[in-house]
Amino acid sequence: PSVKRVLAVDLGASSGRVMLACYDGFKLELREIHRFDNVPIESVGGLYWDADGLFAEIVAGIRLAAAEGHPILGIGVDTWGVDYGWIGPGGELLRPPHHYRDARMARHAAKLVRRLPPREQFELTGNQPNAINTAYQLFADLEQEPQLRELAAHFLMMPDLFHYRLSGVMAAERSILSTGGLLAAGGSEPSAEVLARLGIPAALLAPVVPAGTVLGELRPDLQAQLCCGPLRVVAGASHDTASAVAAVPYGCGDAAAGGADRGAAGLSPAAGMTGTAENGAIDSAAGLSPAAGMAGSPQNPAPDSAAAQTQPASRGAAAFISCGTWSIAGIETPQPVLSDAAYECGLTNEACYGGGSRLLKNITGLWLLQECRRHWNAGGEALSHGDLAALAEAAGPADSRIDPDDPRFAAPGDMPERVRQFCRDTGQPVPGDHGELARVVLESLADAYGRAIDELESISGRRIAAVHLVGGGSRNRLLCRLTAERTGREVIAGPVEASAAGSALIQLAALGELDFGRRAEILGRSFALERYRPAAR
Ligand code: ADP
Ligand code: LRH
Repeated sequence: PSVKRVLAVDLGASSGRVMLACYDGFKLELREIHRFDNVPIESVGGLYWDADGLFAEIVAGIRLAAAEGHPILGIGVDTWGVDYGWIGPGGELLRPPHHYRDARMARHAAKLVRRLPPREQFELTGNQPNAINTAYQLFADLEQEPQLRELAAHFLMMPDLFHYRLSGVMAAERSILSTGGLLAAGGSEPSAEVLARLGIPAALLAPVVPAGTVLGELRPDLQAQLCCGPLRVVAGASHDTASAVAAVPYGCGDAAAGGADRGAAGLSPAAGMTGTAENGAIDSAAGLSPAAGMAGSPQNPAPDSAAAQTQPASRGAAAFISCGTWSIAGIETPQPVLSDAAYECGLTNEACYGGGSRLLKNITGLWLLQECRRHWNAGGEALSHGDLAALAEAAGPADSRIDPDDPRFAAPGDMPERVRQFCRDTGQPVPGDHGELARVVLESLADAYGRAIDELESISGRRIAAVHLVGGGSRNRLLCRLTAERTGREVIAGPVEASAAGSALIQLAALGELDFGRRAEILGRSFALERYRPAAR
């Protein structure tokens, strides 16, 4: 069968990549064509994203892929949530987009809360009130730069901005719009009430389109410049988390298609995970077992005991943790959950590909280690992510814990000292070397995942038997192991490049080349997943 190729551009807050996805009708192969750091711009005016630089990297990736000489059918971009660029009447970006860690929100918080009390914000949109929300950032921008009301024709969420630059078509893709407190809960249109209360003109929004919309062809000038043919620009689930969840074998589509609880029938992680897992490197002595999960796979016959241990998973739902700069722990639900308990636990609701909703908690994630690494490397070291994980492993269990979501950790800065100060302030032993410090962070994250999964279970009323941990953090085996331990659930780790995989599946489906309903079997054949079991409880 002929191979269909699409480009999945995944821009995380820490790095971006252009992945070439090849689908032969049986399995999906992802190959990294181009990877680059996503380095924010710090200036007197605040913290910004280098949107032009990122676009240049996307273009460089298309050029490299096109140079391989095979036809490419489509391209789609997904990015981190909540941020956007202001667009002038001629389609130009008026200034670099603000970074959600920019400090300006504090200046506007009091007025904002008067206009739109947090509980109402949650009821109207399903989104947890959070300073980084798009709605709040727009409010702050319009307060401090009132000239934007005259100068700006639109604002475009980050992936919409890149899709516009690629295709010339302006649209507001629903999944990315649903992350920032603008979209009516569970709906497809902005909440008129939120816009009115915050004084955001509705005309600033581009038309909303569902995830999986073919926007058009790559602009002719780019086609000519890159010699790449008329590939189509597809707005997939352009929020990276939505895209990642589309690559969880039993993700949103199931909830959307099915009703309240497909857990018993459809969300068993054990089924469908047949196939290609290569788990030779897994150390079973360390608590891991070779993807037994893959129980039933002819290549991976699971021992009876392992098969027995997977039984509980088949009687419960699977949650996900999308683990990168942020750790997003969640579960699919057919509709947004707007209960008091959900609000009080800090849960939020976001839109999935194909309908349905994700009930989730945004936990400060590997950002903490990224900033430690940045600080240490600025001091002359050359630590990789893998080095840090190995040091944390060697350090052994930590006695101290931090609260990853403490506001002191939100802004860029000297993270190692902030972690130590937290321990001093709370009367705990202060970690010494890099390994001890990284271990405190990882154990604290795993504790936070444990709390979040318990909350999701009690609030959704669905027993969570297993956790799919996807994204770059799934490469950290210590974190996966600790997560299995602290959640008390089986952890199925991977795909690492879940957002790109989800983007590729959705693009191929939108282009009529793949049946999304078959994604579980396609994913099972395509990615090696690792299974971590908690010690018996
Ligand atoms: P984002 O999309 O938010 O930029 P990613 O999903 O790319 O984040 O994940 C990046 C994180 O993955 C890094 O901060 C690091 O903690 C972790 N990571 C990446 N590679 C490794 C590795 N080899 N070992 C351990 N952790 C890793
Ligand atoms: C993760 C993410 C997450 C949050 C954050 C701002 O990359 O998309 O879902 O919204 O970025």
